[in-house]
Amino acid sequence: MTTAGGGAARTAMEQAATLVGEAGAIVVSTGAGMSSESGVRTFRGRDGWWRERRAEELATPEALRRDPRLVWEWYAERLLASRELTPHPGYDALVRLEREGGARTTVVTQNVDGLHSRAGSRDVVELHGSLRSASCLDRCGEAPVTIDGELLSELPPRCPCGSLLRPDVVLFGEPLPEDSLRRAFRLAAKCDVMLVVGTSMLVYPAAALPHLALERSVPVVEVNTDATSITRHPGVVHLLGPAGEVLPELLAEAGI
Ligand code: BJW
Ligand code: ZN
Repeated sequence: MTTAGGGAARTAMEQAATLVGEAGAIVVSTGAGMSSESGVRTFRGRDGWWRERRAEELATPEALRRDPRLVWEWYAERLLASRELTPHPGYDALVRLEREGGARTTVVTQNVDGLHSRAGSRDVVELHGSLRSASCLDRCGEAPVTIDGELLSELPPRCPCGSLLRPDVVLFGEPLPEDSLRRAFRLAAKCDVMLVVGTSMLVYPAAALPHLALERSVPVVEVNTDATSITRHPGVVHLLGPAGEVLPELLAEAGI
């Protein structure tokens, strides 16, 4: 993004802080990188899951039917690890933004770990579902069940009807929850700043959200330890660095 006004060039942090401080409606779109400093592994990063596994072996409905034990072992490992996790200061900064900033703020996350809500964010849209519950793979009509230690004691867990249970997350090729997706697109079409944190911008339809903003000339502030396909877009202010450090700094710079 080009620097406006006279005088010394403003840093990306200063530009981003002005945008966040003056916004009326902010969408914060987060991905796995948001959670990495809390100890959650990303998918595509250096230590990401897809370095040792192929996505099709784990994150597809076909994989779940072919090898339910393998897929459930993966989710059980992630769920048990995530119970011990605590949200890092970047989460607290987003809670502060929602509560004390001047803008209506909604977090739209691809993450299934529930950390935004655990940190205290109230308006959270979970685009890829959540690891909290599981449902019948054959949709027999039984209510979703909580995923807890007891459910995970024998893998793969089964529905009372005898079919397999599946975690209530969105696997590749599956539609996203309709209400969440509609709300996310509506918010993206109305916000006046979008913060994009810790996503590789590779998985759709979530990756379309920043483009919706940019097409309307709405500025996007990207927080990422790496570059993505949008980093060099003229409407993007890129803050290079870990979310747990950059977000608190951004809020402090914006005086929130
Ligand atoms: C930091 C950091 C730090 C690290 N601080 N940053 C071509 C075009 C358009 C779409 C498609 C297409 N071909 C196929 C599709 C569809 C497909 C798709 O997008 N595929 C692409 C891979 C090409 N999408 C789907 O299938 C979706 N469904 C769909 O489209 O349905 C259509 C439909 C309609 C009607 C009927 C039927 C179907 C569903 C997508 C589901 C994704 N599921 C997963 C797993 C399930 C949830 C789970 O187990 O957790 O979701 S895959 C995985 O990727 C997970 C994530 O939510 C998702 C996104 O990953 P994310 O969050 O971006 O993480 P990473 O690891 O990729 O990136 C981390 C980033 O953080 C990096 O940039 C780092 O640099 C950075 N970082 N540390 C800041 N500390
Ligand atoms: Zn069932």
